[in-house]
Amino acid sequence: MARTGRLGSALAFLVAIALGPVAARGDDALVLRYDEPARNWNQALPVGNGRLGAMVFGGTAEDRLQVNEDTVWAGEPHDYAHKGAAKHLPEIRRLLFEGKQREAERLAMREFMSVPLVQLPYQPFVDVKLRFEGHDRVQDYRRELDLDQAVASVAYKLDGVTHRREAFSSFPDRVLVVRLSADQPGKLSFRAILSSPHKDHRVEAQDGTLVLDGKVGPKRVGFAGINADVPGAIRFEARLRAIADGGQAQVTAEGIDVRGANAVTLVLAGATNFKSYNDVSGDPAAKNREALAAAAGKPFEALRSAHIADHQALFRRVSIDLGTSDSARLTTDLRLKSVAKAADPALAALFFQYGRYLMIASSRPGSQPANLQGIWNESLRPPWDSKWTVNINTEMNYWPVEVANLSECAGPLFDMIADLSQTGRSVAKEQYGARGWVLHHNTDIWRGAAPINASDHGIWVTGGAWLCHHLWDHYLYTGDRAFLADRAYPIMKGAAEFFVDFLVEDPRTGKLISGPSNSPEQGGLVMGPTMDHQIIRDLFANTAAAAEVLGLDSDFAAQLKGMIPRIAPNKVGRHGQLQEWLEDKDNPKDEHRHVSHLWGLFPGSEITPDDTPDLFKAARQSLVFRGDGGTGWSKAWKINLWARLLEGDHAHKMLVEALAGNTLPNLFDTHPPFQIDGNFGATSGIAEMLLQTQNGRIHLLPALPQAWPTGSVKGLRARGGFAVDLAWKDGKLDRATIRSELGNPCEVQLGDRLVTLAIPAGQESVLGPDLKRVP
Ligand code: FUC
Repeated sequence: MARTGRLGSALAFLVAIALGPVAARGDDALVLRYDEPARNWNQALPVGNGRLGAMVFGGTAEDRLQVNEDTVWAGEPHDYAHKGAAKHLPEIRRLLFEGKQREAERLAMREFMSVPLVQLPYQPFVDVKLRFEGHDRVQDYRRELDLDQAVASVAYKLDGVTHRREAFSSFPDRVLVVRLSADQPGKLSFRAILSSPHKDHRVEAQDGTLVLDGKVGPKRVGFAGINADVPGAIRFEARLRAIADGGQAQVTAEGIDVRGANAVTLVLAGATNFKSYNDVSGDPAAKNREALAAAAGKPFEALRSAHIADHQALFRRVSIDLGTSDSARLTTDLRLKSVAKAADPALAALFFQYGRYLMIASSRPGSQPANLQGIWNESLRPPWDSKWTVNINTEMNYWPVEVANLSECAGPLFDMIADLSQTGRSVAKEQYGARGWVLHHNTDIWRGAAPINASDHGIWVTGGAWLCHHLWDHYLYTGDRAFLADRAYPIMKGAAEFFVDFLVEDPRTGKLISGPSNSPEQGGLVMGPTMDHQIIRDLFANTAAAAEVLGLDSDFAAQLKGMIPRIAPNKVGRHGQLQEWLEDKDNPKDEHRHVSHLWGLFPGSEITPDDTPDLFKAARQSLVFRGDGGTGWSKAWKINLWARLLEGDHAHKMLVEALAGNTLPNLFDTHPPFQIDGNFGATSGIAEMLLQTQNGRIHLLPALPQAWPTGSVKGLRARGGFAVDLAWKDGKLDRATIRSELGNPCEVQLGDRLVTLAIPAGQESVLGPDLKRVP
C-alpha cells in the first residue's frame, strides 16, 4: 500500500462537489458543449499550458487523456546547412534566367538541398487512461470546455450518483491536473494507467508515484524516395500521483488503483532532456520531481484557483458580442452542422475566443511556439511532421497575438526566431556566400533553416524575413524600445544583410530580384516571385525604421532605403490581376490554396485603397480568380484579405465557409486534416473585420458584415500602443473608446471620415457615431 488518504473532511467534500463543471462555470457563451464522449481525437477537447497539453476524451467506462510535451521530437541537434553549396548558385540562376527551369530544379535537388533532405517530426508523449468498472450506461452525460476557465469537464449520473471530472494544464504549477469526484461519499473507484506510443519506455512505481520514462527512437525520414536514418536524442519522463480524499489508493507498475474515495486529484508532471536546439543535457526526472513536489503539496482548490487566475489574466482582456440566435442553444457539434443554413453570430464570437484560448494553451513564455498542431498531436508520423511551416502556417498562427491582446504569448515565436538567426547563418554562408541569416519554408525543434523536401518549393528564401515582420509588429503594438534594441533589431539587421547580398539584378529590367525562390507552393523554382519582393521591401523598410528609432547604423539604413525602389515592383497583368511572378503568366482559372502574391495586402500593408488604388483593385481581382475554396488556412487567409478589401460580407462568407467546411467537432480547424493555423487565422480575420491599424491609422469597423448588425468588442489592441473598445448598433458605430498607452499621434477613420486626436499617455477618448468626442 503506497498511499492512503482518509483526511477528507466533510467541508472539503462539500466544496469538491459544489465545484462541478455546471456549478463553477462562468459565461455560457464561452463554453464548447457536447452530450456524448469523444469517439475520436477530433472530438476530444484540448487543454494546455504552452508546454504540456492534453486532449481530453471524456469517456465513461474508459476516459483517455492523450498528453503532449512540446519538446518531444524525433532527431538530435544538427546543422542542416549544405556545406559548400554556394558554388552552384550562379549556375542555378543562369539556368533560370535562360528559362531552363527543370534543369535548374534538378541541379538544385542534387547540390543545394538540406542535409539530410528533410526535418524531423514532433512526437506524442504519453496517454493517461482512467478505467471505471461498470460505468457503461450512464445518464445526463455532459462534456464541456470552458474557455473562460480553461477547464475541460465531464459529468454524468450512474445509479443515482453524479460523477464529475475536471482537467486543466496549469502554467503556474507546471502540471496537468485531473480532479475526479462523486457526489456521494466513497463512490469513486477507478484505475489510472500510464502508457506511451513510443516503443522504448517502461513504467514503474516509485514512492507512491507512477513513473514512465522513455526515449524517442531513431527515425527513417524521407521525401520522394530519398531517405535517411536519424538517431533520436530525446529522453522523456512522466510522473503521475494520486491524492485521494477518502478511500484507498494503491500504486504498482500496473497503475494506480483507487477504491471507495470521495474525490481524487491526479497530478501529472512531464519533461524531457531538451534544453535548447543544440543542448539535450537536461534531466527530465529532476524537473518532474521538483514540479510534482511543489504542486502535489497544494490542495486541489489552490491549484485550480491559481490556474484560473493565471488564465483569466490573459483571456479576460478581450470580450466580444456579435449577437445571438437560437443556434446558441445547441451542442457545439450541431451548431457547426447548421452554421451554413442558420445564422449563428455567437458561434463566430466563440470561434474568435477559441483562437485566443488555443494561443494561451499552446504558446507561453518558455515554451516552444505553436506548431502546425499547436501542441496537440497523437501520431508518431503526424501530417507534415507537425513542424513549423513558415511559408504561411506559423506566421498565421501568430497573426492574432497582438491585436487580440495576448502579446506575451508571442515570446516563444521570438525565441525561435532568435535561434534561427543563429542556425540560418551557416545556411546563408554555405549556400549563398552571404552575410546574415536565411530561413527556408520549414523548421523543426533543431531549427533547421536549409531548403527541404524538393527544390521546386523548398527553395524559398523569405521565411526569416517574414518572421521579422512579427518582431517589428510587436514593437509597433507595444512601443517596447528595449525589445527592439536587444532582441528584434540585431535579428532584423541580420535578415536584411542576407538580402543585401542575395538580391540580383534582372538582366532584362535592371531591377533587383530575389531568386532562386518560388511563389509558395506553385509554379516551381523561379527568379523573382512577387511575394518575395513584397516581404523584402517590408523587411528593409522596417529594419531602416528600427535603426532610426534606435539611432544606429545610419549608413546601413540609408543603403536599405536606397535599395527599396530598385526592387522589382508589383505589377498589374493582362487579366487585371496582380502578377504572381515577374512575367504576366497567371492563369485566371488557377484556384491554388496559396495566395502568396497578396501578401502585400495582408499581412503586409503596401497595398491600400488610398495609396495604391490600382494595385488594390488588381489584388481584389486576383482574389476573385482564386475563388472561395481552399484548405482551412486558405479560407482563414481569405477572411483577412476580404477584410482588408473592406468587404465585410465577403469576409463573413469566408468565415462561415471555414466553420461549415473546415472545422472539426472540437472546433479545431481542418486542412484537412487538423491544422491549427486556420483557428488562429480566423481569430485574426474577425479582428480585422472590426479594427485595422495599418499605416498609422486606426480604422474602426472597416469590414463589418450585415450578419452582425449590433455588437461590441472590448480590449482589442491597435498599432501605436492603443487599446480599443467598440460598440455598434444597426450596422453603425455607436461608441468607440480609445486608450493611449504611449501618447502617440492618433488618426481615426470611420468610413470616409478621418479625425486626428491627441490622447496623452494613460488617457482615453470616447467617440460617438460621427467620431465626435463624447465628454
Ligand atoms: C504548406 C501548405 C500545405 C500545408 C503545409 C503544412 O506546405 O501548402 O497546404 O498547410 O504547409
